[in-house]
Amino acid sequence: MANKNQWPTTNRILKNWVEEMSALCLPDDIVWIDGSDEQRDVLREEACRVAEIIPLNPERHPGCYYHRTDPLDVARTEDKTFICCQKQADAGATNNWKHPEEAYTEAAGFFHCAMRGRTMYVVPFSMGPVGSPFGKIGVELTDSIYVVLNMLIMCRVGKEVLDTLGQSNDFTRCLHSKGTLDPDKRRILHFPEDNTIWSVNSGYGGNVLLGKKCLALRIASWMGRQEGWFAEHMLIMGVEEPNGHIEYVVAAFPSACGKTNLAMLLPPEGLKSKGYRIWTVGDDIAWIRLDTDGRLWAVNPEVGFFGVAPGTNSKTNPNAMATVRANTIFTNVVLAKDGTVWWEEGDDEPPTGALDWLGRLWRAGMTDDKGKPITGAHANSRFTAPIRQCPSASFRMEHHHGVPISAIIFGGRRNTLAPLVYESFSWNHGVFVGASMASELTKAQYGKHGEVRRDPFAMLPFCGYNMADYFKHWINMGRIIRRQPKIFHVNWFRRDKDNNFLWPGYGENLRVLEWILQRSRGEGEAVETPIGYVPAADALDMIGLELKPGIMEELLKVDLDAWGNEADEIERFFNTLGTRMPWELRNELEALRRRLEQK
Ligand code: OXD
Ligand code: MN
Repeated sequence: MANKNQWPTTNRILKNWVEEMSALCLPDDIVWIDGSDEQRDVLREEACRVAEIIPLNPERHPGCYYHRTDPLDVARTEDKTFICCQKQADAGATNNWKHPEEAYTEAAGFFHCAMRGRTMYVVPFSMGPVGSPFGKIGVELTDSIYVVLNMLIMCRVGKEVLDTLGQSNDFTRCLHSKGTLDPDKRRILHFPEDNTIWSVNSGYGGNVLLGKKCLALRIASWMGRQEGWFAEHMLIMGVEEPNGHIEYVVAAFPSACGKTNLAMLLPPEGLKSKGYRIWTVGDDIAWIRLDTDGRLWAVNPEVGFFGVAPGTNSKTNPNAMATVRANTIFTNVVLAKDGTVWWEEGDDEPPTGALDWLGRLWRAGMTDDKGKPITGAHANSRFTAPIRQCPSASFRMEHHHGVPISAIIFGGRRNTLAPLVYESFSWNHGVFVGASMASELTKAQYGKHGEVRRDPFAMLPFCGYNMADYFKHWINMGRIIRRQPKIFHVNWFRRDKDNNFLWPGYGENLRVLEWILQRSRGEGEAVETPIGYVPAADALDMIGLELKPGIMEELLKVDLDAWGNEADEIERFFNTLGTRMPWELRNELEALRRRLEQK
């Protein structure tokens, strides 16, 4: 084990914690990650040597590697994810809870000797620009080189972070071990009162890249409530207008609603000629603070994308395809004989003689013994790629103050009901819109067609404390934000009677963003409805896009009966969230009902 005196920090608190955790996990060696290219290259070589990763075709995919997870370790395990605080009520109705003592004791049993024969890597990382007032420092101890290589893409890592930390105690203690990968003994534990995360018996990104969902959302949302800011499951994008001015928006959508695609959208032909351009700041997480100018400002705490591969192609997301060309780690996709990768609904024809995500010989069209198609890539297969490689990457990524926010957008996948876009009447009404967000599940994706799942602020799996308190935090913040951004709701997924999508989506969504920004400036024509303001006829710029007559009316329709039922559903959902539900949201629900009755 490396001599403690040679460790690259004099921070006694950090050193003692690393010692303590190594005494628990008993690694053969401890390696500190310095963030240098030289060390990364050595780690890559080592990971290739032990077959943790496979190098890809250097001409087609320079600097890219392939990785397979364990077949039973392919997604976040929400049922094994816990908020461990003293009082169960502080975790609330939507989180699994364990008492910290019980959680530590059980997990210590799993960590005990778990790193014997392995190396413990010490990964100092910063979420947010290093040294920024938005930034938070974490240190992840892990026995997985795959985790280290992913962390080097996803966050700012290394010496600079340790220097910024200095002698401070203010860092999130993140402990991870692959352990045995036993799913029954898998635990993703958050101790917000101790600023600590323990993750054991998993190697899947969402469970083990502890800076991401665990720190930047669950722990950070808890911190945000205490410190007066927001940690949100939101993309951040800039819309450069024809006059060269850039306005920034944040947007929250449940998974599988195209957040990554929207964040790096390419303007459609008609609008491109007007001079629009999109700048991507982030595709998954936004940390939002109130500044002295009375506005909300946002940073993306990450510097990488951990995106879903299937469905990503040059039509749905050309910028993502350009981003993953080099220096990317692909996980659980198809590996072709020539060292290239492939996934369903990607760009090219399926390869022959390829290996699927399980490492079996695979060809397109194979079916299982029940006649079900066998996909080559896992549905949740991923790419990990640096944001700076994205052609639309914002030049303000490293700005310590982030970007000022002009609008907040919520969205869901609703076959009917929600119009293409509507604007809330006020901050509290906007919070109500976020709190009642929902997505209809399509048969192909999740099971029961038409079933609606509530996912408030797209934070259901990520809010690190009581959801009712989270709503109250949003309401309380509204009182002190002098220049509140307007709050909108969009639905790209409305369908006609024959189940066809009414709106083409993708780049065309910029037409909706244009209206949103106009409204945020106090411009743009709108019609008042009981649920909010919708665009007036002809308010959206449709240059270069022909919709059949009547489609726009259908897209913007507000069906009063259906919204009456929706109000009942929302009430039922609110009732599940316990006694701390803010009265302000109950009032908003009643106000919605009154407006519906008056029509
Ligand atoms: C993600 C998710 O991986 O939201 O970003 O699950
Ligand atoms: Mn996400």
